[in-house]
Amino acid sequence: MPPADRDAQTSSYDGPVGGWGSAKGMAAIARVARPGPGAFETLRRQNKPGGLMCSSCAWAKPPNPHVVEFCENGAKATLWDLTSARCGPAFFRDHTVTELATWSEYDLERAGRLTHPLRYDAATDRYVETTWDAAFTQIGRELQAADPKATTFYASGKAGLEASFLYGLFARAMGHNNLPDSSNMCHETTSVGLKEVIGSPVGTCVLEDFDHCDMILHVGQNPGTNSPRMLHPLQQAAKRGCCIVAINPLREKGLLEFANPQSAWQMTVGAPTEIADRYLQVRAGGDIAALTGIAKHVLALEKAGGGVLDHAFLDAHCHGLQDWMAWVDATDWADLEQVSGLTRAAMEGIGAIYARSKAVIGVYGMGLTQHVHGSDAIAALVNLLLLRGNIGRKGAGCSPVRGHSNVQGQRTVGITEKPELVPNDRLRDLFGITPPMDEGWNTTVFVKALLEGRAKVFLGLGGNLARAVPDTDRVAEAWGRMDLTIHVATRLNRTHLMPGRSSWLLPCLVRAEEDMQDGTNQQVTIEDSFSHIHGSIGKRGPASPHLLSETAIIARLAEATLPVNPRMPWDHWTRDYGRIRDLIEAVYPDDFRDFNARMDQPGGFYRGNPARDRDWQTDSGKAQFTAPAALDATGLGRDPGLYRLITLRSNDQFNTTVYGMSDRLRGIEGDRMLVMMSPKDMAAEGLVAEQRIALAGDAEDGIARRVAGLRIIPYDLPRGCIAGYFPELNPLSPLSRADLASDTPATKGIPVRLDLA
Ligand SMILES: Nc1nc2c(c(=O)[nH]1)N[C@H]1C(S)=C(S)[C@@H](COP(=O)(O)OP(=O)(O)OC[C@H]3O[C@@H](n4cnc5c(=O)[nH]c(N)nc54)[C@H](O)[C@@H]3O)O[C@H]1N2
Ligand SMILES: Nc1nc2c(c(=O)[nH]1)N[C@H]1C(S)=C(S)[C@@H](COP(=O)(O)OP(=O)(O)OC[C@H]3O[C@@H](n4cnc5c(=O)[nH]c(N)nc54)[C@H](O)[C@@H]3O)O[C@H]1N2
Ligand SMILES: [Mo]
Repeated sequence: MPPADRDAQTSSYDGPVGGWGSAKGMAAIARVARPGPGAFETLRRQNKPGGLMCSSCAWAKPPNPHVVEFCENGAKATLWDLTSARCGPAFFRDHTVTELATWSEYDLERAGRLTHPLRYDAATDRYVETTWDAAFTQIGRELQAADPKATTFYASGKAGLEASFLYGLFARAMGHNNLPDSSNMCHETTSVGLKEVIGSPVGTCVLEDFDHCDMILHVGQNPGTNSPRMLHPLQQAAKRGCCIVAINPLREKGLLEFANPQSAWQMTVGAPTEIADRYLQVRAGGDIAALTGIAKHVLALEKAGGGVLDHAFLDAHCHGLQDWMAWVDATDWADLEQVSGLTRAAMEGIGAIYARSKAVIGVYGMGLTQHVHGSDAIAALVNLLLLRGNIGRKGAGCSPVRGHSNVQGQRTVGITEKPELVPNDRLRDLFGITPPMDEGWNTTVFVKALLEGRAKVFLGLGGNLARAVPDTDRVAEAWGRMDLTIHVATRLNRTHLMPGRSSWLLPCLVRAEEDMQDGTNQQVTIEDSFSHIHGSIGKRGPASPHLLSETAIIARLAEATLPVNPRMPWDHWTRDYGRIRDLIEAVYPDDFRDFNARMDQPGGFYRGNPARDRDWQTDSGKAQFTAPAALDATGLGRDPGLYRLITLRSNDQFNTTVYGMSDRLRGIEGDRMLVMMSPKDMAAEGLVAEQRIALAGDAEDGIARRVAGLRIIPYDLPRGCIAGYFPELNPLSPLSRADLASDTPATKGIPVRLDLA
């Protein structure tokens, strides 16, 4: 049995984000994480030039950092990594895999850092200690015998550019492009959808733009929890008089008000800064309609008086304006109101502000990307920005907030299933390999292959994929049927407890730890949401003498698997990561010029973005106006009894890593098996607070899906929309529902019914 330590309660939170609450939240985590000596010293260096780049979110690391440039949740991530708890061979002697599989994510991770390489022993149903040499030799043999096309190399978005580059190279040298990434469940909609309309797969803003905008449209993203350091620029912008408009079904605390923990005045006597001037509580999936309504009013203002649209920009830079305007004209206000759940007056109000704003930034997150028509939702935001030339100039642009700390960078250095995104000629010339030119598996395609028994080998560079994907119940049944599963990991999670026929756990260093190679502590590099590259160095002693770095593990796996090739000296590369950065520069010379020399530049070095310079790398060579395939991003109709389930993160988790049971900013405490629901819907259904109910899936594929034991929490939500936590509710999310352009699972707006039986 896992050790118990928590008490359940529900309360409401009246304080602002940040402030004393965040200091207390951090202290609570420190109690559970039990960080080792020196952890607090590490926090002081966090996100500062020459220091440690936070392994939590991908928000910018500014050139002139605050004295304390970390947030509550970044501190939690670091303290969690630097825990003094250890999950070693003795732990695995005490617990079988079958027993551990019944533990929660929270309990598993609390067992602490993995300390030894481990092999699954089916006879005793236990993970047992092995040596690195034995592990690499045996895994190498099995990978040699494996069918590359049935082999998957997953990356979760944390590993640095060096390990990530080697990982992609290893896959291609082995003969496959099956390189799914957490991005496939996240901002793949951006990589595909934003690229389609402006020719850039990443945001066009840099941090400085937030000092120059006079309006921010903040759509479907929760900064208070998921990118708390963003609250500083939002607060500064609000103080300057910049108008911040939040579009979100939930009234998220971080968007409402913020007390700066760095400001002694605000922490003691001052009032918190109010962030959002306008808050549009859109229905889940209502953003295409909401953004179109705003744009419709902008067009009406232009018709009425002129001077609103940036005609010079539209003429020189845009394509498809007339067709799109005709579609907007033909779209009724009644439909826009019904789908968005907003009044015409509310949308017109924002349109009027937009029409007089000089520089507008569109910020967005999972509320836009995780829908069946997510790419159309991004296009709807871009349509609006283009009307007044709000892309490619100071203080304006499109700013997707990325997830994992290096998820954007992993894509930049070749972790992709799409061969057309890889400079394969250079790989051929430099390494003498024959990279495969067929499209590989993204996450959704991999899971389909898994369920059909076609996926045989899985290597995970971090992550907890069997829990992060949709349809987790079906996935759990299929996972262990694979021939070979290997996880490079820091802590134990549920995916590790679904061993394949041959199964291995390879424990690695965390970013905060020293990475000694040939007597020198190695730096790694990461890319933030603003396409800035930063060096990061760890200084803590490793959690165990048996740990290897991610870079070394990938290199040794590759060496053990691939035929000897003098042009791929894996061991030589590993001894000095500067050599790997030279390779990255040789393969991607435009992005990584003078890589080693520039990586310590304060604020990171910018790898540039053509759309920011109004160079549109789209099919038409221009920025593209797009009429969507559907007005409702969920693709769902209005069926009585059908609810749209939003799955999201609490303030006490990093994806599947659950730090605790407190969703402080939403005033929710206790267990995580819950569903938030509007009091009006509760009354209509005859439900009361704290009652436990089940939810049943209602997808067109006809597969039965159910999660029971969910506590009802009355919450301010639009009618027909309910919310709860990822990953607990993932069994309800159908694999068959994903963004049509990018395959990103539609984990917002999941169709469900209440099951009161
Ligand atoms: N502390 C912490 N930080 C994190 C993470 C974490 O788990 N914990 N995860 C990291 C990762 S990988 C990612 S991708 C990011 C995720 O960061 P976010 O993009 O903020 O992701 P979510 O928590 O899923 O919340 C999305 C927001 O969208 C809103 N929303 C839901 N449906 C809709 C809709 O249809 N329309 C609109 N307009 N809004 C909607 C929700 O109410 C919520 O506020 O955060 C990263 N940072
Ligand atoms: N329903 C629903 N599902 C979702 C989402 C949602 O909003 N709703 N969000 C999706 C999104 S945006 C994402 S990004 C995915 C996340 O999916 P993943 O990236 O696969 O999941 P994580 O929970 O981030 O992975 C945590 C595990 O990574 C390992 N780990 C932690 N740190 C390190 C490290 O430094 N190195 C290595 N090698 N391993 C490490 C630990 O073993 C830990 O248990 O989930 C997606 N799934
Ligand atoms: Mo993500």
